[in-house]
Amino acid sequence: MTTVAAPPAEVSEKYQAGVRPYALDYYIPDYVPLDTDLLCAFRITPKDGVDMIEAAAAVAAESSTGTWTEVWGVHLINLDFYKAKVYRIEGDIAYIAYPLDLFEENSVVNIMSSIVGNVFGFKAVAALRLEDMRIPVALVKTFPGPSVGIYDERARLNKWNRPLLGGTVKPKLGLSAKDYSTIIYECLMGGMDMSKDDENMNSQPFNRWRDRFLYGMDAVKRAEAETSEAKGHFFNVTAGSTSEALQRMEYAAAQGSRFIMYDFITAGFAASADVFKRATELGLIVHCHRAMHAVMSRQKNHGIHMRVFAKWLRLTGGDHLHTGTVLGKLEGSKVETLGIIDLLRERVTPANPERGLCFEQDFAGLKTIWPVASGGIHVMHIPELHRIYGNDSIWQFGGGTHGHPRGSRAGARANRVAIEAVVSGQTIEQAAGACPELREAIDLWGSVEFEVSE
Ligand code: RUB
Repeated sequence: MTTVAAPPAEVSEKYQAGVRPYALDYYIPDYVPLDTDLLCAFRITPKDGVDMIEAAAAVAAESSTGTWTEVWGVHLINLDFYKAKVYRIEGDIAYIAYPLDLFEENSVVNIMSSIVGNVFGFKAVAALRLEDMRIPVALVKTFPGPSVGIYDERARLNKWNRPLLGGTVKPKLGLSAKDYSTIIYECLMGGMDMSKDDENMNSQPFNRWRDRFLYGMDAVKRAEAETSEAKGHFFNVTAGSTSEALQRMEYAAAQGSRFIMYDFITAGFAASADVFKRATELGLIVHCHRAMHAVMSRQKNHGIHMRVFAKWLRLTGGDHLHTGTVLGKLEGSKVETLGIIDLLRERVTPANPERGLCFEQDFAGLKTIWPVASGGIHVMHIPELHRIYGNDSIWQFGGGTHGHPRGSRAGARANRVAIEAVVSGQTIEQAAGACPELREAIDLWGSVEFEVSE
């Protein structure tokens, strides 16, 4: 047997032990980012007494090659190439460029572990928020993206020139599978295109997934036969393990479902990648609920902006994404929501500071994702929803369907008539003249708003 001698591990004379400011190596204001760099915009709130440049350099160092002290091994790597570089600071925003080689292909998990890994717990920063990320085309091309997207779903459903109408079954928990399927049937018959499970409907004792999928598909098929329209239900396959989610998905496909749903943030990006891959093989459209996003996205000075999750999802897959409503019960400003919608629907999004888009983003031919407005919306929101979202969007009315005084079918009809009216240039009031269900919905919810003073 031959043995290979290990190289001598003697410390070079160039090596200076100790601690030195991060900024000496990681703040490079004259650096010109390469097209292949991954770029980040971080909002940084340094702790009292910490200099902004040093805090930004610390973020760059710890999210790439650095640590708190000098290590002799840096002389074995090409540090100037591999290190992240703070190339601009504007107010409390630091712009950092990361070389492409720091990232594994086709892995949002690796991007997250690198960029939003340790640094958010740094003592030097009081708060840190990842506002935006430019993923270079070279890295985008390693991801699969959505498998169906907006155009192909319209073609499959043969539904054109209007937003799609959906809604969560309510009450979201507690119904037996059979009763639940009756509600699915009622709202599909009333005019909904698709109904859906809520984020926390998985497989509880009162409503096991297999029963729900079986009865639910029966309801979908009956509604399709009776209305001669494509219909669907988003069966939530989210489970405690990825293998279990995959098994549920196989069953949904075997029952003939067009759709499944997945809570991609609580399940995680690795699980989501597996689910999206199998969904592609099975021809299923995936509705992505963003449950838990607000834990990370809501604070203005700490966390990860929702637009970054939207970009990460467009890389990984998924065909629909909840983006907020602006008008309903959940937080989200109009300009920021418009920015997120752009990121889902456009081939290339230019930088747009008003909408919070710090960088141009080229999605390199990845398919589009349907933006989904959901959460506390009702018929009177429809004109403004149309102004915000246009036609290529899905609007989901849960309470705004099932809370109708004459039940879910009437609630669905009110929403469908209102959508078709607004798309064709009529007002809601005009349409209500010929639709008593819509009149009742206006009378019930017309004054309900969710404006809460700050
Ligand atoms: C819908 C609902 C959904 C939210 C999630 O119920 O609560 O889970 O859409 O929020 P309803 P988001 O229609 O009765 O309000 O879409 O912002 O992720």
